[in-house]
Amino acid sequence: MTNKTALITGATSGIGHATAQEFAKHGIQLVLCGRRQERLDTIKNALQKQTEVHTLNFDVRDFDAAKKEFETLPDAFKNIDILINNAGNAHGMDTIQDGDVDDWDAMIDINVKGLLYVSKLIMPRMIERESGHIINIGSSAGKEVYPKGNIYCASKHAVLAITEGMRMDLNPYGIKVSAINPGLVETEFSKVRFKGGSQADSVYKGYKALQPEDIADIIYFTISRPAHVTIADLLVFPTAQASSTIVKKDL
Ligand code: NDP
Ligand code: 8X3
Repeated sequence: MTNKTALITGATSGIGHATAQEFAKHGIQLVLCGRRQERLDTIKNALQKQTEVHTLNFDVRDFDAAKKEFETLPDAFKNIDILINNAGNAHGMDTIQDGDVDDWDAMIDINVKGLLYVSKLIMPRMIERESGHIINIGSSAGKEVYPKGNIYCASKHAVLAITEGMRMDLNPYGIKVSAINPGLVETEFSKVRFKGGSQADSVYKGYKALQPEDIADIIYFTISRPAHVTIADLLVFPTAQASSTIVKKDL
């Protein structure tokens, strides 16, 4: 793994940050992406003791901005072996009839179109080199819909469909494509979903939620399988969770 380069979107927080830390431990060279430059700088400073790190600041919704940022990549970072399409969030949790159009736009533009835009920029070199691994971070919400989850669930169902399409279309080039689908992970996810509101505090109370490091560990396992092995689609829950709506809480 020491001569591999990974690009991680959403590396400033939660699952993306933990994955950057895990990859750095294994000497994987990193391209870390996000919008919060201060966090990118802090994370780069911490991880460059273990590996080479380059940061890119762009909003995944903006294809032209992403393209321009990619053009600035130094030669040593241009060949991405591993793409972790992780940037994303839920925005709001409302019935479909009460949903906010801006929230819908955010979820579809970031979780679906953003993943496509970044992939579009990375795939050509993977195809040229006939090698690479794309990991899309889906969700248990991509496997089942829950009340008031409507558009977030739709966006993650789309991630799963895109993952399957990618695996088929990239198959001739030997490129691995995986979906990792977590249940409840304790990150800034709920703060973003509930826009900093107090509802976020209760989401991870009364049980042990998955931690971002648990997902990072699974992502590293996924990328470190032998060349002939692809983890196609993995669903992981905290033990207290049986489905999107069944969580055993001791409150
Ligand atoms: P966090 O809120 O902790 O992290 C989200 C990351 O996405 C941040 O680094 C953020 O960076 C980045 N991001 C958000 N919007 C944009 C944007 N428009 N452009 C670029 N980057 C963006 O949440 P998680 O770590 O939990 O979420 C990571 C992924 O995991 C998401 O796809 C989420 O849907 C998925 N997931 C999360 C679960 C959970 O329970 N937490 C469960 C299942 C899946 P910045 O703000 O700096 O741009
Ligand atoms: C995040 C998990 O249950 O909030 O994808 O949708 S959930």
